[in-house]
Amino acid sequence: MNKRTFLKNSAILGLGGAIAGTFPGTINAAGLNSWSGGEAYELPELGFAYDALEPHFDAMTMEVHHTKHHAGYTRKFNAAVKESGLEDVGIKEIFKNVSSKSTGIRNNGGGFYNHKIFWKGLSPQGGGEPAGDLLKALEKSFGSFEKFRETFSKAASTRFGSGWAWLVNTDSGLAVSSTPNQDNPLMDVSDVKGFPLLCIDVWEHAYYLKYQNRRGDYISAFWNVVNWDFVANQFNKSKK
Ligand code: MN3
Repeated sequence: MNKRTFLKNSAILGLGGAIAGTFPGTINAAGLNSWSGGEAYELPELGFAYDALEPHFDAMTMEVHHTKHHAGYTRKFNAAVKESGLEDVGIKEIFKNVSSKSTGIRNNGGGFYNHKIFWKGLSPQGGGEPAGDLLKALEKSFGSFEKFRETFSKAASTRFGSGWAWLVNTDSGLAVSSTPNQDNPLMDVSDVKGFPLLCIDVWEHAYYLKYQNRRGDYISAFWNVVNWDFVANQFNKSKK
């Protein structure tokens, strides 16, 4: 995606939001910002070009990951939602009872949602360290930011097979966890339940083109592109 296409898409997204905001109740045909039931789930824009995270995340991986993997989960989730008659149930409500839903709902719903959080947690201007309340909360739960980073990296590197590592706000403070496949902390099947603040995809499709079997190098690179502004926003949302 070149810069012009990105700007054009951004303008369209902005307009869609404005229209939806001006006429509440109007069905948003594009399914933008559709988190409640009744509307199609839409593949979100990344918000930056595929090559914007170079050299940490390569353009080819980003493009395939977004346009093939995430698009596939999104398409299949929409189909599964229709098949299960869950059009009027919000995604978080679906996750809360996912153990009673089909495998298609669990895997593709997780795939749709997890990648959405993953992309938002990345930024070409990312990296560095968090500040303010988020930093204080990390220090309270892990001792220090450095200790948190170690804990999160370890959860990501030791997840056997495909899955995710998470920073989660739980009833007892911030915690790090990992989930297999496309499970996430909003699901009733998750060992650690809570509000997801940050995640890393450790499926091989997320890193194999550039890093091959070196998952640890991919995890190290991840810290250079973490969007701490997004994580701080998620933290604020989780407290409401
Ligand atoms: Mn993935």
